[in-house]
Amino acid sequence: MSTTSIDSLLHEIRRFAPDPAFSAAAVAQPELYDRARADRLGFWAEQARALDWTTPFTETLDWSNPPVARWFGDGALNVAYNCLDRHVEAGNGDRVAIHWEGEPGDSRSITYAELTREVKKAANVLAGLGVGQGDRVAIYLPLIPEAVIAMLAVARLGAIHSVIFGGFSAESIRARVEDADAKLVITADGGWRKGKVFPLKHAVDTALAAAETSVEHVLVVRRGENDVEWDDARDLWWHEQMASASEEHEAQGFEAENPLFILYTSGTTGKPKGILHTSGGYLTQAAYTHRAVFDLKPETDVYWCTADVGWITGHSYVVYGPLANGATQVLYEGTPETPHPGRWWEIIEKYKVSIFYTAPTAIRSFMKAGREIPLAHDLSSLRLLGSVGEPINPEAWVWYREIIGGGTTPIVDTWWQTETGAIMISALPGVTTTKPGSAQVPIPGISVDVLDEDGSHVGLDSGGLLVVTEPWPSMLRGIWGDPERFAETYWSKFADAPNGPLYFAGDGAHLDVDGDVWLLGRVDDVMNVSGHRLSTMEIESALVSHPIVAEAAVVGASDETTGQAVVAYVILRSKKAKSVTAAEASQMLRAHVAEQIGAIARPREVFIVTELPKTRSGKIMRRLLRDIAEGREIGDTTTLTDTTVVTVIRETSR
Ligand code: 6R9
Repeated sequence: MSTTSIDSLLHEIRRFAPDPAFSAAAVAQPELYDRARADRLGFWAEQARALDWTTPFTETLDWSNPPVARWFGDGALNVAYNCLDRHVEAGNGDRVAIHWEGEPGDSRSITYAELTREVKKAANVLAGLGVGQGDRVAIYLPLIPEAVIAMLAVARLGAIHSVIFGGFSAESIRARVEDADAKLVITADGGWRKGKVFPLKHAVDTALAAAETSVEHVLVVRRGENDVEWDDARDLWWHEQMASASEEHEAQGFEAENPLFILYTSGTTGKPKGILHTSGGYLTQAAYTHRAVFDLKPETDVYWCTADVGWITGHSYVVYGPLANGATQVLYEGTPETPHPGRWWEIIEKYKVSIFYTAPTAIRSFMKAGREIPLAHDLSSLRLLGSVGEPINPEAWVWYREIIGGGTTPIVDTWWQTETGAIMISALPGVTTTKPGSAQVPIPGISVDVLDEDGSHVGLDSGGLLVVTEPWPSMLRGIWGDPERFAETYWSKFADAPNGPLYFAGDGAHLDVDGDVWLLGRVDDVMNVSGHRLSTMEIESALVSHPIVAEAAVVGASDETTGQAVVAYVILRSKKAKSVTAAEASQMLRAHVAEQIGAIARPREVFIVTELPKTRSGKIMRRLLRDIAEGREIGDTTTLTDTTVVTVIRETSR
C-alpha cells in the first residue's frame, strides 16, 4: 500500500456502535474476552468440547518443543462425523446444508441427511481405490457440491486432501501433485465460468503426463459435459463409482493431530509452500470463529461465503466451520457478473441470505459498476456482512454497509491467513464499536502484538510488524516436507522471546491510540491480487522460463479494483527476441504467465526494458519499480549502480 493511502486510512474517524437489539441477541458477549484472558487454555478446551470426540482429550496444549504444537493431543475425533452425522443424529437431518446454484442457472438443495449419505458413499469409493489414513488426495474441481463431498470423504478416512484451485494451470497441478505425492486426483470434465465450460480434466491429463508421481487413479465428476480424453487403466467416472457404492460407512476416530489437509500458498520464493493443518485444533477454531464472528444462528440463518474451496477461506468458512456448526449455506459455481451484473444480489434475494462474507476486491468492483445494480434487489434479509483477504479501504467499507447492508448491518473485517487456519483478528458483532478499515482486535483466545525490527512492542499510535504471541488451535503444523523452511519462515524472526518463539505473519500493522490493529499489507515479496497471494519470485521464475526472456522483475502496484496488480519489467534476449516487437513480446509473456501459473497471475502490464535498477550488491530495487508502476516520484536512489536506468525505464513504461 502506498504511503498516501496509509495516511488516509489512519485518519479515518467514523465509528459504528453496535445496535442494542443486535447485541442483546448476539452469540458473542463481552464476557468472552474476560473468560479467555483469565484462562486461555481452559477457554480453548471449552470450545473444543463443543465438538464430538471419540476419545476425549485431557491435555489442551503441548508447546514443549516449539514450533511444533500439539493441541488436544491425546484426544481423537472424526472431522467428517462432526460436520455431518452428528447433526443428523441430533434430529436436524432435514435441514438444508447447501443451496447450490450452478452458473447456467441449475440448482440443488442438499439436506444434512443427504450430504451425509453422499459423503459415506464417496468414502466407500475412495476406500475401494485404496485411500486410507495419511494418503494424499488432490482435488481439482469447480465449485460444485462434489467438491465439498470429496473433501469430507477424504477427511472421513483420515486421509489428507490437497485442493488445487480450479483456475490453476497444468504446471501448478503437476508441482502440487508431485510435492505431496498424491495417490488419487479428483477432478471434473469441466466447470462453468463466464457463460462457458472451461476444461479441467485436460489440465490434469497434461499435469500427470509431465509428473513423476504415484497417481493411481483419476476420479472424474461429470459437470461440463465437454469431451475428455480417457485412460481406461487410470480414469473412473465419479457417478459410476457412486452408483454402486454402499451408503453405510462408520466414521472412525483419528487422533487430534492427524493431518487434515495441505493447502499450497505463495511465499517469498518461487516454490509454493504446502501449508499443513491437522484435525482437532483446526476444527475447533474454524467452528468457534464461524459461530462467534458471524453471529451464527443455525436454525434461522442462511449464510453465504463467496470464496472458492481452492482457498483457505473456502476450507474454513465454506466447508469446515459452517458444516461443523450445522449451518445452512449457499454455494455458487460461477462469476458475479454472469449472466448479468446483479447475479450475486439475485442469489441473496432468492435464498434470503442473512450472513454474507466476501472480499474487498469484489466490493470495489461492485462500487465501480454502480449502486443501482444491487439496489434493484431485495437485500433486506442481510443482517451481517464480512470482509476478508486484504485491507478494506474505508470508502469500500462504508459503501458495503450502506448499499449492501441497508445502512444497518454490522461489518466484520476479518484478518487471518492460510497459515493461521481461521480468523484471528476481527470485531465481534454486537460487541465491538467498529472502525472502517481496521480489523481491530484479536478474537478472544488469541494474542497478537506489533513489534519493531528488534522485537520491542511499538506502543500506541505506531506501526511495525504483526506477530501472534501465543500458539493457537488452528495454527499451521508445518510446511509439507520442509520443517526447516517452516521454522525459518515463521518462527526465526522473533525466536528469543521469553515464552518461546513468536509467529511472524509477514504483515505490517499499525496500532492506533485505542490499541486497535490496522493492517497495512505484506512486508515481504508477496503480493495480494484480488485477495489472492502471489509471490513476485514465482512470477519472475515463470517469466524467465520463456526462451525470449533474459531477466525479469515483478512488483505489486496498487490497483483500484484488485488491490494490487502484477506489473513486470522484462529484459529480452536480443537474439531470441529479434523478430518480435515489444508489444508482441509483452502480450506473449502475459499469456505465458497465465499458462504457467493461472489466469490470476497474468500481469496487468509487462514492460520491455533494457536494464533493471540494481543495488551495488546486485539486488533488484523493486521499491523503485513499484514507484514507477504507481506513477510516483521515485525515492532514494543512492544505492543504485546506475541512476540513469530509472529514467530510461520510466520513459519506456509511459
Ligand atoms: C484468509 C486469507 C493472507 C494475507 C495476510 C494479509 C491479507 C487477509 C485481511 C488481510 C488486511 C484483512 N489479509 N485478510 N489484510 N485485512 N482482513 O486471505 O488468507 O490467502 O493466506 O492471505 O492476506 O496480508 O497475510 P491468505
